[in-house]
Amino acid sequence: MIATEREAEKQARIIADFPILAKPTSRGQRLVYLDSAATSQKPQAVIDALVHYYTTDNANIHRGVYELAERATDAFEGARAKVARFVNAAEPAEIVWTRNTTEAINLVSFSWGLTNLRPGDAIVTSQLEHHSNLVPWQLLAAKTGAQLRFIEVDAEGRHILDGLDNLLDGARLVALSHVSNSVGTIAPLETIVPRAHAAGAVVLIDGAQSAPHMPVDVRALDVDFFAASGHKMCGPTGIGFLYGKRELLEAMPPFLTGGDMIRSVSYEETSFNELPWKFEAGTSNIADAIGLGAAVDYLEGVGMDWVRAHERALTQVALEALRELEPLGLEIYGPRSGERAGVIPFNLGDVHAHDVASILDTQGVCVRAGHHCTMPLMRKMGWPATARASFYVYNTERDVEALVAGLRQAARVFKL
Ligand code: 7TS
Repeated sequence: MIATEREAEKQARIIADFPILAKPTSRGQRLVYLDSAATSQKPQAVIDALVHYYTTDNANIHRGVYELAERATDAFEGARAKVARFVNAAEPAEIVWTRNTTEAINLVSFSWGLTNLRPGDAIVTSQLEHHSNLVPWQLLAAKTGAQLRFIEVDAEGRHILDGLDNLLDGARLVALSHVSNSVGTIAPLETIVPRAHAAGAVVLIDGAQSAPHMPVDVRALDVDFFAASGHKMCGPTGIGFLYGKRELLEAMPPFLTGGDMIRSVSYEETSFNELPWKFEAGTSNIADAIGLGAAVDYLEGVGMDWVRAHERALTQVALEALRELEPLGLEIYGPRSGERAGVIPFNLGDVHAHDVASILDTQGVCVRAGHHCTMPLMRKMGWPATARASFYVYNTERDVEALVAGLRQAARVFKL
């Protein structure tokens, strides 16, 4: 049992912070939300921040001289400072707002990649990547003549580091997910990042599945770029961020162009604004950036060390409980020993993952099923699809019990 009395109280308080969890499903069941890797639920504090902004502070930023516009600007830039502190950036100017992780990675691909890559250069990624951290590099390689190389993974989804220095030879960019959304592997960045730098490569980390779930320190990791999405870390959809080291961002051309990202414009030419606004063309997603600031406050209040410890313990409990279903044909994927994130992919006998997810849904249990935007990995592993349970701050052993009961029900329905 992970729940001491104080822990149980803390968990109850956290659950009470998420209003959606108090609403029964249409069948009148308790909602068991096990799909936070897709998007997290939102605490009341974040919902309140959005409502507060629109009811009291709404104005466009960086242009009005009146008090209301100054308040909006302060809240927006204050949220940026919160995100900078959350990932330990050296300064808020190193945080660029984007719509999500995908846009942050595309920003680097277009702006840094098109400027810096030449035919024969290598881009190194891994076989685990979400399409968001693969397709931009395929297109960049095609446009620049660079070569795309892959760190292979074993049958449990762990990086194979033999031959890493050969792979890194000639690499200008190494782009890796910190945590795999499909199998829960935590990348051995402490080994890969120094060797990537020694080979002369810039390192981009897709932090979509790490920033929400564990303490992240971009300076301790010594990464050059780090991308994440607000909606997976208790924040609103439509807002994410790119961290970049100042000297790299300074040297990069803008990605999108237009209003707000300029210093001076004539009919003939334009000089660009300073960081980070050089990368923020047009009216920003002001309200959702402020909402993400509130999400960061919320997560810091819970404590990121606690978040990681809670998910680690819950994942252990879940793995043990699910292994008891192996005689019914349950197959669990991902690292079998050592660290893994709170993501558990599985299949139940020959039943399609979508059918398993549908049966679970009839019991109020939400899991994702499919390829999880990692089609090449699924093909490599020989999985047509998987079902996936993923945990967050508001999940408890009760949710694991509901998952196990739901899977037993699915096994009965499909006569396993
Ligand atoms: N990278 C990783 C590792 C992800 O897990 C995701 C989203 C993304 C990038 C893209 O994030 P976005 O906010 O730009 O869309 N992953 C998932 C998932 O696992 N289920 O739904 C979305």
